[in-house]
Amino acid sequence: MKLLKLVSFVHFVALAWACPGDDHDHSHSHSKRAFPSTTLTAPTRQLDWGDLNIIHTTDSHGWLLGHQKHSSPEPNYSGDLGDFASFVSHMKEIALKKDVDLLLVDSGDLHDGTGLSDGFPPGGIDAHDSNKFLTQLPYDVMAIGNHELYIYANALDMHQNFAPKLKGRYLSSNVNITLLNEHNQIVNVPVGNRFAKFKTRNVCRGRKVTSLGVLFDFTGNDKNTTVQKVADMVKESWFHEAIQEEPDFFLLVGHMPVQRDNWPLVFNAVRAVHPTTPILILGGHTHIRDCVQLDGRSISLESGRYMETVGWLSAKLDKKGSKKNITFSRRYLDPNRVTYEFHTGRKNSSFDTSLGKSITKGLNQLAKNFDLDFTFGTAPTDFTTNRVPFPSNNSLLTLYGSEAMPVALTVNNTRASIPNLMITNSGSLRFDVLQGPFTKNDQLTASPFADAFLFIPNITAGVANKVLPTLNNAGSENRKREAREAWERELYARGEVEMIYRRWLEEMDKRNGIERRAAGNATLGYVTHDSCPGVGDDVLHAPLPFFSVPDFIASDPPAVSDDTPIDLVFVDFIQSQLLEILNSLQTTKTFTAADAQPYSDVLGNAVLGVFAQKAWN
Ligand SMILES: *[C@@H]1O[C@H](CO)[C@@H](O)[C@H](O)[C@H]1NC(C)=O
Ligand SMILES: *[C@@H]1O[C@H](CO)[C@@H](O)[C@H](O)[C@H]1NC(C)=O
Ligand SMILES: *[C@@H]1O[C@H](CO)[C@@H](O)[C@H](O)[C@H]1NC(C)=O
Ligand SMILES: *[C@@H]1O[C@H](CO)[C@@H](O)[C@H](O)[C@H]1NC(C)=O
Ligand SMILES: *[C@@H]1O[C@H](CO)[C@@H](O)[C@H](O)[C@H]1NC(C)=O
Ligand SMILES: *[C@@H]1O[C@H](CO)[C@@H](O)[C@H](O)[C@H]1NC(C)=O
Ligand SMILES: *[C@@H]1O[C@H](CO)[C@@H](O)[C@H](O)[C@H]1NC(C)=O
Ligand SMILES: *[C@@H]1O[C@H](CO)[C@@H](O)[C@H](O)[C@H]1NC(C)=O
Ligand SMILES: CC(=O)N[C@H]1CO[C@H](CO)[C@@H](O)[C@@H]1O
Ligand SMILES: [Zn+2]
Ligand SMILES: [Zn+2]
Repeated sequence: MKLLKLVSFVHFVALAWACPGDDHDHSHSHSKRAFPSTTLTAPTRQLDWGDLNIIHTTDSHGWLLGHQKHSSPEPNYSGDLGDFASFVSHMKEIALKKDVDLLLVDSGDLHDGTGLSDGFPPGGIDAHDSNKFLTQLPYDVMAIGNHELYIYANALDMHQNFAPKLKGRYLSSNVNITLLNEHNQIVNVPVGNRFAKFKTRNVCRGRKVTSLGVLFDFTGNDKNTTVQKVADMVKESWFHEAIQEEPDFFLLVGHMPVQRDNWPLVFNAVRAVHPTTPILILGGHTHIRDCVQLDGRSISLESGRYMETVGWLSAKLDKKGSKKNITFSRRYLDPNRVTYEFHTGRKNSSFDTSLGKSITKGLNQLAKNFDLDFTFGTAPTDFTTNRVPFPSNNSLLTLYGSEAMPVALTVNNTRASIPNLMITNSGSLRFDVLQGPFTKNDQLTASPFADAFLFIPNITAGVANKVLPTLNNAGSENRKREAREAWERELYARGEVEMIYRRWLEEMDKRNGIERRAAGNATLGYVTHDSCPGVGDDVLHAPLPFFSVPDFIASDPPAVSDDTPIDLVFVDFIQSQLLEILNSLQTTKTFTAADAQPYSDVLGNAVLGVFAQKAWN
């Protein structure tokens, strides 16, 4: 057993620590589309290196080809996974030269987000193909996210195909899966491993690490997967055994935000046994850049989303048993080749490694296999959810409500001639639609939810027109706030984080957005104010403008008199709220789910494509 462990460990190290120069590729005949489309400004400050350094990714959600649109600030995030792999190789070389440790860590949510993960043909499994590229990087530890658990087949794929590639370092401390074993018995086992103990660098003179992979108290998981509450996990005997021995540092990885969640439960449990051992926490899930120190010998970092951020963490470790504060640093990098080249001291021509190039090539081939470049039409301009007021001509919600739904849902529809009002939730739009080709990939990123549209006929226009404002404005201000908080807690437990991400954007705009944009000396991007000392963002930006949007949106009211009967059309996701409101607005009839009939074969995730085909060609 011991020997086996050692063998696989050595194999892992060999992968992770390629010799300087080994992986460098000198050929210049490559065609990739990941080169920045705009001239990007380089960072100006070198990274602070410590004895222990960590490169952190989280919530990549399939964005492995980077952000390829030309609209600002997308080019800042244009680095693809191949570029990132080259970056990591060069950083590992630098670490070797400096004789310091450098770990690569991911905090989960590899599924759901782009065509590379979600654009698979019928019968496929989400992210099965795109995840193969992630396992080609020398990740030291990866943790499971909630998006690995919405669909049983995805969790099973992670257990059977993904976790083995990580050789004991795919961690799911509080997440199990139930399956039939080789003897046809039902077993309930961790999806990956509960914890890992390993040494950095090499067997003889590395630092000892104890690592966990913790998921927040998620309740939206599929049947036959189990998420144990964090509060219960820290009471388990395996947990106490795992943390008993003192390592050189604890590496607590997990899909849980670094503030306002349960990291303190895990932290306190470790601190109770080891009052001074360094604890590094690498969190995720709420898609923001964030950092906090739970005490002077610990730091917690969260590194954004969608490969828009690569996190950097370093620690100048001191002697065992020291009680002094540790000097930490953290940095949020904009993932693009210019950033990567700056921090590795490489030029464009000497940057790509053969591994990096083969990953980029493989991802482009996958995009081709999935036909992700299939173009529905060309978006004439940017349509964004929160950067412009609602309603307005550049609002994606205005486009969706006033134009896309009315066009897409009435194609081939025998009820097209009957006046209607169409209502959906604004959360059905997940990402902006940006100027340029609107492809299958863009459709999957902008509006991925396969919700059906239903209708109730013969609602008078006067009643129908009151439904939207009532949905958006239910109850008194106080009741509204309470109801909203309860609703948000429920959504949060089920994995919804958009409200937290958007609040973060709103805060950075409110702080001094107008002034910073007017100064004209910074490009648009994230402006982070976290709780750790010093400036976190690698490149200083001005924040994007932020405008809040209603929870529900609709098509324009039909130009008919109030007593005209019309079709009230709505997305099935909001049916229960809509029926409740409808029944509060009239007394003619108590409507139930039985009154709602299918309206169109076009699902929510196809609306923009059908519209683009008609309007943007
Ligand atoms: C869970 O998995 C077991 C073993 O495959 C199966 O027998 C059982 O029906 C599954 N349970 C549910 C609720 O699907
Ligand atoms: C997870 O699986 C382990 C190993 O089979 C088992 O001991 C443990 O009780 C399971 N935990 C949960 C919460 O299901
Ligand atoms: C040590 O760090 C803690 C937590 O960040 C801080 O509250 C405290 O003031 C620091 N102490 C010193 C001496 O810097
Ligand atoms: C980097 O090199 C590639 C390939 O040689 C080239 O296509 C690209 O234009 C170069 N980019 C810059 C910014 O020089
Ligand atoms: C918005 O679009 C409408 C219709 O295309 C146009 O008439 C109007 O001028 C636009 N408004 C602005 C502010 O651009
Ligand atoms: C509408 O019908 C035409 C002709 O049958 C068909 O080609 C097209 O795909 C249909 N469009 C939609 C959105 O269903
Ligand atoms: C439509 O609703 C009105 C009441 O609002 C009712 O009198 C009428 O019978 C309904 N018509 C149909 C076809 O259901
Ligand atoms: C832009 O200029 C202002 C005023 O001189 C300065 O405070 C700010 O730091 C500058 N921002 C950047 C990103 O250089
Ligand atoms: C810091 C940085 O790279 N900024 C770039 C972000 O992207 C815009 C274009 O959208 C460039 O102009 C900036 O230089
Ligand atoms: Zn996520
Ligand atoms: Zn998540």
